[in-house]
Amino acid sequence: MIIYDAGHPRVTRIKQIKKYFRITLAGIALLNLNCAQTSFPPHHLHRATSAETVSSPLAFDFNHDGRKEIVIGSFDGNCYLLDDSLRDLPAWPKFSHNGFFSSPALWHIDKSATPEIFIGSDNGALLGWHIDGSRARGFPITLEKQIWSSPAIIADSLIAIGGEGKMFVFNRNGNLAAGWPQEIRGWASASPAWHEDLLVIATLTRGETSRGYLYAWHLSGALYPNFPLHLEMDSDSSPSLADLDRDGQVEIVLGDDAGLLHAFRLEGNELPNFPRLLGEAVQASPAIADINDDGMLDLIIGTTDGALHAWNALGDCVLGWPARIGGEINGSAALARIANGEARIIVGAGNHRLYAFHSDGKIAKGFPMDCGDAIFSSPLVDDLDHNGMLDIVVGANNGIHLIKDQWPVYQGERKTAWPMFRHNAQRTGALE
Ligand SMILES: [Ca+2]
Ligand SMILES: [Ca+2]
Ligand SMILES: [Ca+2]
Ligand SMILES: [Ca+2]
Repeated sequence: MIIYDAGHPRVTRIKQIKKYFRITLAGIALLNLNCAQTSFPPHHLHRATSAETVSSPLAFDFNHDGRKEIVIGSFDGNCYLLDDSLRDLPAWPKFSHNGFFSSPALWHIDKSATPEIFIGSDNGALLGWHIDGSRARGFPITLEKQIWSSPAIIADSLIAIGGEGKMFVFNRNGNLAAGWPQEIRGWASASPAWHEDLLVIATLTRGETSRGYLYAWHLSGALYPNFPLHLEMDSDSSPSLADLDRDGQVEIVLGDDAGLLHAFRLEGNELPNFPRLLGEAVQASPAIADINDDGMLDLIIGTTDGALHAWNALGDCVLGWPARIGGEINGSAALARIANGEARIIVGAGNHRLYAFHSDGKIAKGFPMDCGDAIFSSPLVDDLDHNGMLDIVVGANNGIHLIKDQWPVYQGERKTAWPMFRHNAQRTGALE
């Protein structure tokens, strides 16, 4: 639905203004417009950024002190590396003109014990740094136009990222991998997903809404038969991969601006009962896990008209969902399991609030939390300081938020974890 202006780097800001205009017309949330919150409770840390932070965080213990550091980009020009008090590490942040929409990924490119940090920049480069702030050899790589796609790391040996008219794959030295780049129709503001011999991405056509495509390639660069698929409208939704019907082959799950949630097989057809119509537009990326322990994977995804949905692999709505928030959802949900075995589903919204839900769609105690500005970043849930309590990190248009010690960490064997944008710090978008 959005008219992308190639000359304007701040589409998110425009979207936000448009959305607020609509909200104002509806006579809702006027208080939030005029009274942005500037102070937060003691467990809610805030690091202000001078422009929107729509990039999504990851966490890793880079300096081996038993506490995880946070990496996140911002439109204020900085890629931040912060400790769990939101203080900069030495030699950070790293600056790039126009800043970052892209979310960082971790990649081991040398024999050091810590991974390197890679991210795409709004001014059209793929950047990579060691933890000491020095540049990774062979990086940055100048690509074309804006890069809003986030890098996906392929088997610790290659890096994939989408651009305007091209899909790129590079090796550790920053050289193009054999068979790449491949041409794509339109622009990938979405991020790629990778699983085994499959690399996928969705595209949109700037200035139009009716030309979105879904690409699926082998790592050789050869397309899967029947791809690319023409979507009804643009897609900003980063595809996620999981074997929904347990036939040994992953499906490709994504949304589009027609408001559809798709689940494509690698043959290019959809699973039975898909696509599902969810709402106005689906620009978020799906999070996938079995949230209600019925043995079937569930697809969690928000819509621009303010609902968070949960659908199972059969295309049925999970009982209790969708949750109607009323604020635009563009970020991906984070899914966690807590000590009593319950799932928590965490998502931010354009109405300034961070939400957490139980698996039955009921709001969790203490939520929603007011972050004082719109949230389009996808939250990370992790125990940063290793004190046995899960912490939440998320970007917002007023900066970076860390909400400490929400729930005790789950110690059992059952899996429910999609703890960050694209599932993991390699941003593969795939459920292993
Ligand atoms: Ca550390
Ligand atoms: Ca399958
Ligand atoms: Ca389920
Ligand atoms: Ca903690």
